[in-house]
Amino acid sequence: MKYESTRSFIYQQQQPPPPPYLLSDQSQIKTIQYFQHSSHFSHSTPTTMSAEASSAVRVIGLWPSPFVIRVLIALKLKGVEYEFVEEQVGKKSELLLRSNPVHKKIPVLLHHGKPISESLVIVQYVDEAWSSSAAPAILPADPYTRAVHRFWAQYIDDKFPPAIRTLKGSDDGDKEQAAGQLSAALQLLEAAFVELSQGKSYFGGDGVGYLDIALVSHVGWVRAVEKIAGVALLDEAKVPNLAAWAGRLCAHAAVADAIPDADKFVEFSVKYGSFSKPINSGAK
Ligand SMILES: N[C@@H](CCC(=O)N[C@@H](CS)C(=O)NCC(=O)O)C(=O)O
Repeated sequence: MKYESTRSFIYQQQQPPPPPYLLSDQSQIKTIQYFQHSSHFSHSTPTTMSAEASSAVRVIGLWPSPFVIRVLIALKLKGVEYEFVEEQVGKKSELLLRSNPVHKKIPVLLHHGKPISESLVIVQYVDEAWSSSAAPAILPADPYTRAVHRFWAQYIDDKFPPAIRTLKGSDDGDKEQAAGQLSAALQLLEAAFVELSQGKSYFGGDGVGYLDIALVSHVGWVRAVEKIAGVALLDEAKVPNLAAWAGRLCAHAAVADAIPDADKFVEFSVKYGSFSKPINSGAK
């Protein structure tokens, strides 16, 4: 296909490919191959692969998108190799428009060329499509618990993105109010964590589950807007269990590569024009 032949580039050097967030926007490298059973920081990265393997699973995305981050975590948890097809900021590719003609948004997962959109749908799809993988299920087995996890994931997507957009200045809106809404949501999630984790490490218990993925995907931006807007949100004093959970999960092997430091998100925000003054600065 013309698009793939001109824009795809399979990383075949001895050096491990960088994580997606280290790619420069001007980079000629538009797609990166990730490998099963090897971290992309690992030097065990194979240097050859079949053409079939190179196109079986592709993710269209951009590293700072929390919705994209979810998909990368789910694939990593399942040990699925994939190709990252990097979109350009502010310019939607023909592949994206063709693959998600309804919403025209990232992420899109292409599985043997068939597109799946909406991050939470994709995470569920990955869980089902690779259910025979040695990795544990992402969604809880019990239908009631599964419904509860889906409820909170929906809640997170209703509350977090609009408040984060306001706090980083990409949307107009009252920053104090947005910080208050995000704090209130985090308080509710703190209580939900205590109930659902039952003293274990994650919402999913001993292993990283659906709700863990849904929430941790926003942590990079939450930490970034804490810096940008000068507010404390994921704060040990306010939400001790969630703060500890976030630290634990961001260090997890399936998550660490997908979520860079808050400063990277701040840099992205500055570069693409949504940087705003701290809400306490007194400036308008
Ligand atoms: N509900 C969608 C949200 C996806 C979304 O908002 N993606 C953003 C990037 S973070 C996007 O593609 N925005 C482009 C646009 O709105 O046109 C999901 O969960 O996948």
